Amino acid sequence: MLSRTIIIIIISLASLTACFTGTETEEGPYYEKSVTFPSGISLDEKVKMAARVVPDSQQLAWQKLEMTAFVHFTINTFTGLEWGKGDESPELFNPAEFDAQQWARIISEAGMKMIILTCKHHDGFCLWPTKTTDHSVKYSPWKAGKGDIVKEVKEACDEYGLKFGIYLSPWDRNAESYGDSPAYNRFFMEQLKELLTWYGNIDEVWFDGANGEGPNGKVQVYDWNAYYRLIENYQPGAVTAIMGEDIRWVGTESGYGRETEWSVTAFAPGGSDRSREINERLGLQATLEDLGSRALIDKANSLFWYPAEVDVSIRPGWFYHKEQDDKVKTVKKLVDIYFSSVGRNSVLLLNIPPDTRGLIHEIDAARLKEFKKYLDETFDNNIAYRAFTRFPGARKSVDGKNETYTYINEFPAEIEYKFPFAEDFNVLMIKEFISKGQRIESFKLEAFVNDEWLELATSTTVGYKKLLRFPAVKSDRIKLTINQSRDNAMISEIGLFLEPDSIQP
Ligand code: FUL
Repeated sequence: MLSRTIIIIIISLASLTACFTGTETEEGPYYEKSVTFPSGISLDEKVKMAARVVPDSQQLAWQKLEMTAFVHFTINTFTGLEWGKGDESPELFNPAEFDAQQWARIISEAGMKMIILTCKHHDGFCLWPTKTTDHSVKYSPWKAGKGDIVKEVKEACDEYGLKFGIYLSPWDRNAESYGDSPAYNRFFMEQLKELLTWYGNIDEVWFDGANGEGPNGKVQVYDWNAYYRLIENYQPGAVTAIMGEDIRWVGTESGYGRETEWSVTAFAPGGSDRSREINERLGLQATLEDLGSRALIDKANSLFWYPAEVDVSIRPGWFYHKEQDDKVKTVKKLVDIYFSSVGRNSVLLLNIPPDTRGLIHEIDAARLKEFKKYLDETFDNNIAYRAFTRFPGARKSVDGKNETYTYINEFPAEIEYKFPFAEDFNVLMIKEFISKGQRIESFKLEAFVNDEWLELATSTTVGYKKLLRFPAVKSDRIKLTINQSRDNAMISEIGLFLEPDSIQP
């Protein structure tokens, strides 16, 4: 009798592990940052390779920041313009109450992990006492020309445990050499070198692709590869963004990323000739809806780990304008943006522009505080952590540890979780273990309500984090179905939360 029971246990365990082999890990190879396909392989083989393109360590660390802050501050803050013309007098720059500590405190208390500062915007005015031009803080009345905004912001970031990034606009409307390509490239690289070597660790370098010269304007050919080499040389730990090689512009400034967001794209990163050729051949640009589908993989020769960053301003403008004080985004809007950026496999880069005093305005500060309160109230209580599940390995997706994962090697796969008692929830979080790639192509969530399975949410990609909202239900049983995946799937965490009604869309 005993041996019969043991056999039954063994058989039933074997049938369960066929689907949920939670302790399994897989054999490589993995392709860090990019892969080029050998010729003549099938689409299925390409898709399997796509599943194994992985981030490098800097990209992975960057993804985990989730929320970062942009700070647009320069002479435009004093002229009211969004794009300065480049002929503004440095005399205009005088933020009498400038307080980098106030910025860093408000930003870190809001849960953001980095500040990216506009060290030089399109008007060419430099927030640090550069040796390359007189168009800088050194020739302003602020601190009698002895101040350095970059230094103070970097020091405040260090004090508050924030990472620090630099925005340096390649397009420069003040530099005389702009348009004389070799001369301007030397000038730009000198500026970049100062920023990379004067202030300690730099975590992100943001190269804006904007250029308003128009058809009859100056033509400048940027030496992107030389810029990247300089960064690699002086700040090997930094990621480069937008016209950079590590982080992709999501393609809009609205705050809303794609529902289907692949970090593995056919869209080639950066401004190198090779990337330009690839993107021209495939007709790709950052704004397109599809950068990583199977159809695109079919046409591509190479793929890249090139994850999305969602940049958006808390106000209508990127710079502070007094007349926009009543247009600071509401908490409801900020939350919606959070779901559509962090919750769509992207990093949020939220711009908070200081005012003419050199302070984050009280309205913006209060809004950020409320936003953080919402995030804490909603996401501090993960109902899924109370779940128990019969499937080996499935417990690893509700253990609060991102480094452990539920391994799934047959699709569709249905994972059921039960709770000690029925609970109310209206938000699903699901995360993939992206150290081994992004794979899930479609999934759905159901809850057992009134004796039947009720579909709550369905979506496509997951990636680092996917958040979905649905009308609240009360249930003690859910079922997550992974319908399709490019290779074995690894779910590092799932979460169920209840967000307040008042904030629901
Ligand atoms: C754009 C710029 O033209 C805007 O002024 C702003 O800096 C935004 C983040 O990027 O390309």
